[in-house]
Amino acid sequence: MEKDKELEGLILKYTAALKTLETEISILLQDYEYKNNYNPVEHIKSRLKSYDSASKKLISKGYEVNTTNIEKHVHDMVGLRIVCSFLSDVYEIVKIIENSDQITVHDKEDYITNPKDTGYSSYHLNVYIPVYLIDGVELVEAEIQIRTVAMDFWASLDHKITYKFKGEIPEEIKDEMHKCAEDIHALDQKMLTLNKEMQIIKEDQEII
Ligand code: 0O2
Repeated sequence: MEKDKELEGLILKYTAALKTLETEISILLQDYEYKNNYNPVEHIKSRLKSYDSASKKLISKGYEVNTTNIEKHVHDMVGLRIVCSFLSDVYEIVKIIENSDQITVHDKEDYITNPKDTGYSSYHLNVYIPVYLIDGVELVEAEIQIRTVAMDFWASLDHKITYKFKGEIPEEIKDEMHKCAEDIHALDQKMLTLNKEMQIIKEDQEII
């Protein structure tokens, strides 16, 4: 019974943190669009990790399943993914979040410059979000993943093809998935270059 109450309290905090994070990110991005006349975002997705999924993560890391360990060792109970258009947008969005007064970045992983062995590519920010409760403010951890649509395509399909697979994945399939990730990266670079070239053409047209 006491355990259920603890879990309920934890879920309440995570739900509040997710709402705060969604609101803050939305305000920052709207402000960015207003000031730059440009919207770098294709779409945003957010979720609370399920208790089952958190338990699996704890077990895989060798921890006992309880609320204390969820808070301590599962860093992505609150998760938000920003999917943007171009590679350069990823780094622009990272800057916007780092400059926010409400979101505190405490860790970051650039899996774009240093992709994971699988080929997974994305920029991860581990952040703290203030949640104002009756007894005061609590800082709740959240993970923000920032990636291009192309990276999102690869990651979403990889999630289905290999990521959650329990057994040993054949080397040929790992290699092929890795090659697909490299192709995706090359496409991202190409789209970025094409966009830059078109920007110059558009600016020249405006001058004339
Ligand atoms: P799900 O179902 O997407 O939530 P940590 O989360 O920090 O305790 P870790 O593994 O060090 O543990 O964190 P990492 O690697 O920085 O980020 C983990 C998340 O990144 C995963 O969450 C996935 O969302 C994503 N990810 C990492 N590697 C891969 C990959 O090879 N393929 C795909 N498709 N996604 C990946 P979860 O909780 O593992 O899964």
